[in-house]
Amino acid sequence: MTNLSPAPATGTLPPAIDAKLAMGWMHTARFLTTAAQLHHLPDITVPEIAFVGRSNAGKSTCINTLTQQKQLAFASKKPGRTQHINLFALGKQGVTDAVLADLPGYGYAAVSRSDKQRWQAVMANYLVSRQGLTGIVLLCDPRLGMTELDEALLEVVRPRVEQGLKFLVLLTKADKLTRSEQAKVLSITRLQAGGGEVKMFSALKKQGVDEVAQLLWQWSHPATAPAGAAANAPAPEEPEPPQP
Ligand SMILES: Nc1nc2c(ncn2[C@@H]2O[C@H](COP(=O)(O)OP(=O)(O)O)[C@@H](O)[C@H]2O)c(=O)[nH]1
Ligand SMILES: [Mg+2]
Repeated sequence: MTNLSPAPATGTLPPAIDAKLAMGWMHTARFLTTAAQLHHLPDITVPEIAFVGRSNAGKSTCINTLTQQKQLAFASKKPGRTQHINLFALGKQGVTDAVLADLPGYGYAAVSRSDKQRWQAVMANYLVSRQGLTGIVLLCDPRLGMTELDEALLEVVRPRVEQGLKFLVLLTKADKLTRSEQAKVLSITRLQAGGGEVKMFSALKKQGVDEVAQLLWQWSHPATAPAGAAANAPAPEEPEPPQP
C-alpha cells in the first residue's frame, strides 16, 4: 500500500523535520479503516503509531488537534463510546508513509465488566503482537497522573520498548495546571515512565503540538533515512510562489 522509496541523500540529516512540514504531514491524515477485533485489522507495511489512554484522557481531541481536523477522531463529553480500533493513514495520497491507530479508551466505570475484559484482551493483544507497531503515545490526564491501568499497559509493552519500540507519555489538558503544577507532574511522571519520554500537551492552548508532530515524524522516518527523506513530506498548505 506504500510506494515510499528512499530519496537520494542530499546532505546531512536535520535533527528534526521543520515544525510546519511536520504539521503539514499530520494534516494529511485520513480515515483508513475500523475494526472491532484485532484479526480484522489490515496488515500494514508502514510504521504504525498507537494512541492509547484512559477514557476521557483527551485522546480524540489530541488526534484532532495534531491532524488539524475537527472530526477525524470523535471527541465527546460522553466517555466510553469508542469501541473500535480506528486507523488513519498519513502521507500524500498513494504514498502512505505511516498509520495512526486510535485504540479504545479504558477505565470507564460505566462499561460492563465483560466489555472491559474483552477490551483489555484486545488492547493487550494489539500492543504485544501488532506487526509494524513503531511507537505508542500514552495519554494521561495530569490531574490523575499515570494510574494503575496506565502502569499495567506500560508493563505489557515494556519488552517491546526494550527492543526499541518508541514510547511517549503525553500529559494532556496542560491548560488546567499552573506552570509549577506542570513541572511537578512532569518529574513524577518521568520517574513512573522509567526513562520514557514525557511531554505536556494542551489542545486548548496548542501547547506541545508542533513538538509531538515532529516527534511522530521522526519515529516514522528513522535516522537511517536519507536526508532527502524530508522531501517525502507534503508541502505546506500554501503552495510556494513559482520560481522566476
Ligand atoms: N481544557 C482542556 N480540555 C481538554 C483538552 N483535551 C481534551 N479536553 C476535554 O476533555 C474531554 C475528553 O476529551 P476526549 O478527547 O473526548 O477524550 P478521549 O475519551 O480520551 O478521547 C472533552 O470534554 C474535551 O473537551 C485540553 O487540552 N484542554
Ligand atoms: Mg475518544
